[in-house]
Amino acid sequence: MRSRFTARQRAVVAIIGIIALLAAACSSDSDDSDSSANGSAGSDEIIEARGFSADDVTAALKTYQPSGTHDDYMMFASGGHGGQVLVIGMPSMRLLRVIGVFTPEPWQGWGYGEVGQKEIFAEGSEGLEEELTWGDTHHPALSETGGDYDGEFLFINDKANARIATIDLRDFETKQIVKNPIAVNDHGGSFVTPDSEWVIEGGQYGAPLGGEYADLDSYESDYRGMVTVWKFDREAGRIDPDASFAMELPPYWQDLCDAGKLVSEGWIFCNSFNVEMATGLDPDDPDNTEVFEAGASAGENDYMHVINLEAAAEVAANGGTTDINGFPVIPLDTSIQEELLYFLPEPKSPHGVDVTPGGEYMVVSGKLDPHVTIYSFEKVMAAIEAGGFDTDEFGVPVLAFDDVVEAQVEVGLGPLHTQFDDNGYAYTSLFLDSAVARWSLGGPYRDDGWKLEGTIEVHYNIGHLAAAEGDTVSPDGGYLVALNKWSSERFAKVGPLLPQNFQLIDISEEGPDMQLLYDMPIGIGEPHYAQIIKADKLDPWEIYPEVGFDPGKMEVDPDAPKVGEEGVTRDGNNVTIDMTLVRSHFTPERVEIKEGDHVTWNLTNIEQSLDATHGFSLPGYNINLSLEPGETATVEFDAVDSGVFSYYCSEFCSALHLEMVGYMLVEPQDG
Ligand code: K7E
Ligand code: CUA
Repeated sequence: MRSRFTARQRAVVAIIGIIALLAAACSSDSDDSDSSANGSAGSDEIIEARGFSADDVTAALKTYQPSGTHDDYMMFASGGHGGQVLVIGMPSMRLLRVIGVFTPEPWQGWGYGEVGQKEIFAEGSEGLEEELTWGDTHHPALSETGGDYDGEFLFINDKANARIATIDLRDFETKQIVKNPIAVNDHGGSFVTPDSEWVIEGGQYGAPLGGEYADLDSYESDYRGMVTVWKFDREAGRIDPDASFAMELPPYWQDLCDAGKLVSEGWIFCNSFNVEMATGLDPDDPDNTEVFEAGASAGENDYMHVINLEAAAEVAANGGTTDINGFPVIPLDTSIQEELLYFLPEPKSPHGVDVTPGGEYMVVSGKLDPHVTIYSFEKVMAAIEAGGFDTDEFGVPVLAFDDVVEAQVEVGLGPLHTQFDDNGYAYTSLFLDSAVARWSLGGPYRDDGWKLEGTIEVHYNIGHLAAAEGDTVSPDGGYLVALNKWSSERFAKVGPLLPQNFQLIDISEEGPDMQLLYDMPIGIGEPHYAQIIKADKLDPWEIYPEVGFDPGKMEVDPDAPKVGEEGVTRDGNNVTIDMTLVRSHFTPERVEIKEGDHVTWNLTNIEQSLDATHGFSLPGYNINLSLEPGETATVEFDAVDSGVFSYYCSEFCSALHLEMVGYMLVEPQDG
């Protein structure tokens, strides 16, 4: 119900009324006003004319970002199977950037011919016959220092193809895509350890490791799960695959992971489902009548994987691995012997696992259980110390639920993911209820802990949620975003494929109440997780630091074309073009080559002015670049088609932008 005004809302409306009166008084010497349409004088008329409630007015005041001012927060949201990352200012919820990652993106010239980018896409398809040109991004992870976002890098996984991308936040561009050499797909990535030493990539659907064939009848013996920990080299700004390793796990479907922090630093936690090891409906077997959705949730429990990462890294460094597809993997037996892996029973079909800001607790939600279950890291350590465990059928120790559980809180139907604020509250998304539950943490967080505080409806079918710095060691509170899968009737009709819906929620007040502030439709993918960083932690470049800068190498390319050295040179049928770009011309403007030539085309945007980007669009050859101020790039192609090709600048850069054009003449071989 939106009609009940709180005291605070009444105050806000009163203040607006006073402002309106003052404004009207100040402008009273001007002629009679049309101010309801365009002046501040008529705010109360606007409120009335547009039928706003008091909640609408406070929501508008809390989210409006005056023209030319900047948002306090930046949200990095996965673009789902759009394969990209969305960058959104908060609280205005303005979309600021779509970062091309796994999917080519022409506006950024991402993946349309640039040689360095081709190498990134090729590395991301290593070992595959077909080059991948999309991904299913799920979990972005901002790099951390001491458990806090440091604003330097962003990682994101591709669930579909088991890949991790590294994005450098100096220029918001993708620098690397690593393909997991042992897994088909993933899900528990990307999650970073508190100093971003490791980037975690947990598996999803079990399969023979390394891409071998095995019949589903031999699921238990030949199929396996995995977690891969990628070593991040911050100096190089890249994941170092040679210093990375994986762990073989039972063929349960590992799901979300999270890294321990503070008291639990050095450990990682991954939940799982399908401990039943269901293999799907078998049309040839009349006894097997279970579809996955029944078979994978038949049992009462699944297992959270508790992994001693520090010890595992030592085992890997000391050669305790086998080689699968050239990648070091700690065998399951080794993990058991070396005491690297333990299981905790989880309520059936869990989804999220989230570690509290201080690292004391791991929060798990069971999709089919109305509770969140909170495990105590201290109790887990004590239980491990005490020993005497049961094991699962693969020999992995299973700790007793009662020994490790701290609390269970009934929050509602379909709980999935949990985030934290600065008031000692946790927030859990409720998929089936289409709501967010706020509940209080106990232990060191709140005296009134482990109880439900309140819920707020969201629209609809919420998956993840993200709070401001909500998975760091020091959450900010204030804002929460619900990432809803369905928008149903909330927006104007756009055909049967509807946008998803991000909803901004004010969580600044303690107690049961939260306020819905803003709906942001997302029409370019199915986003999953997001992270929200204080905007002043980001310090991206405004232009590339020097003319001739290669974003692929993140340094100046000494061979980048320079003013006065432009031209077309030929060596046999190899043609090299050195070109500079500046408002509003290409140098050279004529490129005359022959059919069959191999062309290497180097380009430098010599601009050093903010926003002076030029495009380079070459028709017929599927080449399209965006060259930001100072940037250099190279494209290579064979001139297989003869004819006349007018290359032009695709960014409207100046009054004479249309004149920023040149001709590539490709003379026919026997012409
Ligand atoms: Cu719940 Cu991939 Cu994190 Cu989607 S996952 S919602
Ligand atoms: Cu350069 Cu348009």
